[in-house]
Amino acid sequence: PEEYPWDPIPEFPEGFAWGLGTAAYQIEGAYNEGGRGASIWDTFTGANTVGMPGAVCKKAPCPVNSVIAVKGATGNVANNHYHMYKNDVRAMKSMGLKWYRFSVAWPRIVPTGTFADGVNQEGVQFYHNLIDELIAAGVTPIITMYHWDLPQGLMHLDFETPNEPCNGGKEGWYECTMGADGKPKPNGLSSNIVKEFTNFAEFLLKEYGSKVKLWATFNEAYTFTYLASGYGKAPSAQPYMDMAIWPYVAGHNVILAHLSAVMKFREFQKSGVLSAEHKIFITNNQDWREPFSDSKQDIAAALYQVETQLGWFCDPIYGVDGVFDYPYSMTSTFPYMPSFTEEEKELLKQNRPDFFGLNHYGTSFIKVVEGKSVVVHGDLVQGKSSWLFRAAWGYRKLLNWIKNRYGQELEIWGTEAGWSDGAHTSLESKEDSGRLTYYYTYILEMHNAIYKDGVNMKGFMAWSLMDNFEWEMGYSERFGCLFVDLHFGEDPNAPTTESPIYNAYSGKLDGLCTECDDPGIKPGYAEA
Ligand code: PNW
Repeated sequence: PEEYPWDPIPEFPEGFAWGLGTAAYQIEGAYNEGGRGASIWDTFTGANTVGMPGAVCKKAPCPVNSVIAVKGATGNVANNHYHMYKNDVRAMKSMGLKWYRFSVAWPRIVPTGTFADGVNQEGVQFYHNLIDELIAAGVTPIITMYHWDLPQGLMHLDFETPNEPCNGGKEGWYECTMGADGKPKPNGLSSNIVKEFTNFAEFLLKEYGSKVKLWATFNEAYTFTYLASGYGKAPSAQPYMDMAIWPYVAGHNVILAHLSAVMKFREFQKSGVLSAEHKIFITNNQDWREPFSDSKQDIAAALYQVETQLGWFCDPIYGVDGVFDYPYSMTSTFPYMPSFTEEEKELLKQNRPDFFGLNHYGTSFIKVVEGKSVVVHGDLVQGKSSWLFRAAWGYRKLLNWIKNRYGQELEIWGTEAGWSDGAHTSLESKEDSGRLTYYYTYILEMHNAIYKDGVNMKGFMAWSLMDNFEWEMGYSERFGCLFVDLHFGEDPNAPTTESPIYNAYSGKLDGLCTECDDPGIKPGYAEA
C-alpha cells in the first residue's frame, strides 16, 4: 500500500540489533500484588493504593489526577504481563525476536523507593524469571532502569493544598532548595533522589549484571520532566506547574542521577563486578523539527527546538566539542536554568555513556509567525496520536544531526520508533498498512543514514512488542507490533460511569474514579 515500491529491504551491517520494546507500567499489571509498592502512575490513574507501601492515599476514595485524557484507564492489569510473561516470551520466540528492551518497576523492587526500607524479594525474583525465560528463548535483554514509574514514597503529594516544590519534603525529581535569589536550586549529587536512584541502579547491576549486558539509565528524560510538568504526560507535584522553572530543576536532578549511575557502573567494571562487555547508555527522545521555509527565522526556530529538547539532555551527557554543559541557547535565555559545578562537568566528561539511545517517532514543520514558533504538518500522514506525523526523511535528518553534534564514533541505538492506530475490537479490521508503511520507510531511511551518510547506527528497537497502556491516552492508541485483544465491554460487569475501575483480573472494583464521565475506551484488561 501507499507510495513505496516495497522492494526488499537492503542488507544491514552484520550484527545489527533488531528488537522490540516495552515498559513495566504499560504491560505488567499486578499493581498491588507480589509486594509491589505504589508508584506515581498508580496515583495518577486513580488506583486504590490504600495500604500499599509508599502510597499517598491513606483512605479511599483516592484522588484522581484530572489531566489524564482517558478517564478510568489504569495499568492495574494492563497486559497482565506479570502473570503472563511466559506467554509473552513464547510470542517473542515465535516471531524470531532476538533483542528485547524492557523496564523494571522501581516500586516492585524497592516498594517505598527508599532502599534502607528494604527490597522486595518477590519482585526481584520476577525479573530473574523473566530474564531467564528470555535468554532460554534466544532473546537478548536490554534493561531500562527507569521508565517513569517513580515509587510514590519518593514524592509526597499534597492534594489538599497543592504546593510547588522546594519545601524540604520528598519531592521526587523536583527536589531542590530555595536560593537566596528566589530561584530553586537542585541539591546536586548528594540529593536524596540522586542517592536513591543510585542505590537502585547499584542493586540492579549486582543482581542482574551477570545475565544482562546492556543497560539504559532513563527513558526520555524530556518527557517525564518537561511534558510531565505542564502537559500531564506523567504526574508531577501538581498538574500544571510553572514551566519556566520546574522542568529544569527535574531535568538537572535526572542528569545527575544518570551520571551517578554511570559512575557506579564504571566502578563495577574496574572492580570486576561487571566486564568491559557491559554497556551503559541513556535514551533520549526527539521528533524532527524541519524549518517550514528557508527563511533564517524558520531555520533558527527549528534548530532551537531540537537544541532545547535533545540538546538539553545530550549536550551535558555526550559533550559538544569537549564541553559538557547545557546548550548556550538555554543558558543564555532560560531564567531558571540550573548550572553544573566545574567538578560535575568534569565527572560528566569522564563518564560518557557507551551509546546514544534515541527514541524517535515523527516530524513537524516549524514556522515563525509574528515572532512565535508555530507547528504545522503540511501533507504528512498522521497516526492515531495527536503528535505523530510520519516522515521517514525526518529520521534520517535527525540521525545526521546527532552524528554531526556528538561525533561519528558514538554508536547510536534506536531504542524506540513506532506508529499508533486506533481502537479495534476485533482482528478483522486489522490491515496494518499504516504501521507497515512506517517501518518500511523508516528502515529504508535508516539504511540511507548508515550507508550514504556514515551514521554509526547499531540497533533498532521498534515500539512496541504489543498494544499496551499508552499512558494518559489509556488503551485508545495502539503501538503494538502484536495486536492485543482488549476485553473491553464484553464482560457483564464491565465498567460503567458508576463503576469506574473494574479490575477484570481480580474481578474486583479496585479503584474509585471520580471523573469517569467520558471513559472513551472502557478500562479493563488486555490479553496478548
Ligand atoms: C514514548 N511526544 O513517549 C514512550 O517512551 C513510550 O512509553 C510510549 O508508549 C511511546 O513513546 C508512544 O507514545 C513519547 O510528545 C512521549 O512526541 C512524548 C512524545 C512521543 C513519545
